[in-house]
Amino acid sequence: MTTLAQYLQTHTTAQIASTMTTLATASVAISNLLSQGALAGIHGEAGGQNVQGEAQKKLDVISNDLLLNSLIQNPNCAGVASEELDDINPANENGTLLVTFDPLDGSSNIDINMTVGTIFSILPYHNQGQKATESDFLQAGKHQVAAGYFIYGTSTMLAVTFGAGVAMFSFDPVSQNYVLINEKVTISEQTAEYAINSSNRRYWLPPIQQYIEELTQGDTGVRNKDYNTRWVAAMIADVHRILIRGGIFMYPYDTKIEGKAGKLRLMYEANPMSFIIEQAGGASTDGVQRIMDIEPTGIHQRIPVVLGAKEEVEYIKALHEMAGILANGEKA
Ligand code: AFP
Repeated sequence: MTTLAQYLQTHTTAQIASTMTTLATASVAISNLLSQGALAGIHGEAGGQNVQGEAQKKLDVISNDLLLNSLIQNPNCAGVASEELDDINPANENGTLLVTFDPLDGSSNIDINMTVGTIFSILPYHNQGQKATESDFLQAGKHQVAAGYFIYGTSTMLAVTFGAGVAMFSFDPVSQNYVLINEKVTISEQTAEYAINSSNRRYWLPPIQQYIEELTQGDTGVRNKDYNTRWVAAMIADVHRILIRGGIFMYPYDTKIEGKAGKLRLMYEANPMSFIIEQAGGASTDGVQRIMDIEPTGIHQRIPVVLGAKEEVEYIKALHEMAGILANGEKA
C-alpha cells in the first residue's frame, strides 16, 4: 500500500509535495462537510440555516475559504487565485509556487446529492521577493508543474500529475490517508461515449454540429457504430469518467452569450484538466489549438474545451480546419 505522503516523497519536489499536502488536507475537510449534507445545512443558497439554527454560507464559499486560508499559510505558496474570487491573493513573497483552484466544480450538484470536486493547478513563481500580481499567474498551461482534482463522489478520490503520467488515489476514511490505486492512468484513443450539453446545439459552430450529427446517426451513418451520451453537468465528473473508461468531453465555442466564447475557465478548469488528460495519453484543444499552448489574457478567461480520446479530438480539430475556423470561432 502506498499513501499519498509516500508517493510525494519520490515523485516531486519538497515544495510541490508540501503544497499538495495542504490541498489534500483541505480536501478531506471539504469531503467531511459534503458527507454531512443537509445535516450541516449546506444545501440551498447562502443565507440558509443549519440544524443548530446558525446562518450558513454556501459550500462553495466555505470550500474556497478553507483552501485559501490553508494555502496562504504555506511558505511555498507565493499566491493563490480562485474561481470564486475576483482578485488574486498574494501570499509568501519567497514562495516558489502559485496555485489556482476551482473550490467546488459542479456546485449546482450539491443540492441533488451528486458528484462535485476541487480542481487545482500549480504554476512556478518567478518573482521571489516581490508581491505576486495577476500577471504572474498568466502563464500558458504547458508551464504547470502539477495539476489535478479531488472528486467527492460515492468515495473521495484524487487524480494528479507532476508531468510524468497520472496517478489516482482513493481516500481511506479509516486510516485517513489517500491510498494509491493506479500509478499510470491511460485513456484509450478511441471511444463510443461522448459528453456535451445538447441543449446548446443551435448555438454551436458547424463543425461541432456536424460531429454530433455523425455520432447520433450511430450505425446508420458514416461512423458505422452506436454512441452513448453521458452528461453530469460537472466537468470534474465527466473528466473522471473519461479517465476511468474513456470518452470525449466538449464544452465547445457557442454563440449563446455574446462575448463569451465558452463556459469553462482556462486557469481553473481547462488548463489543469488538459494537463491530466494529455498525461494520460489523451488530447485537449479549444477545437482549433492545444489548450496548454494558449497564452492567458486574464485570470478569469473563458475558453471552449474539447478533450479526451485522441482520435476524436484530432478529428474535431480537422473539421474546424476544413471549415476554416480560427480561434474564437472566427472564420479565415
Ligand atoms: P458550476 O460549478 O457553476 O455548477 O458549473 C459547472 C460547470 O462549469 C462545469 O463543471 C460543467 O461541465 C458545466 O458547468 C455544466 O454546464 P451546463 O449548465 O451547460 O450543463
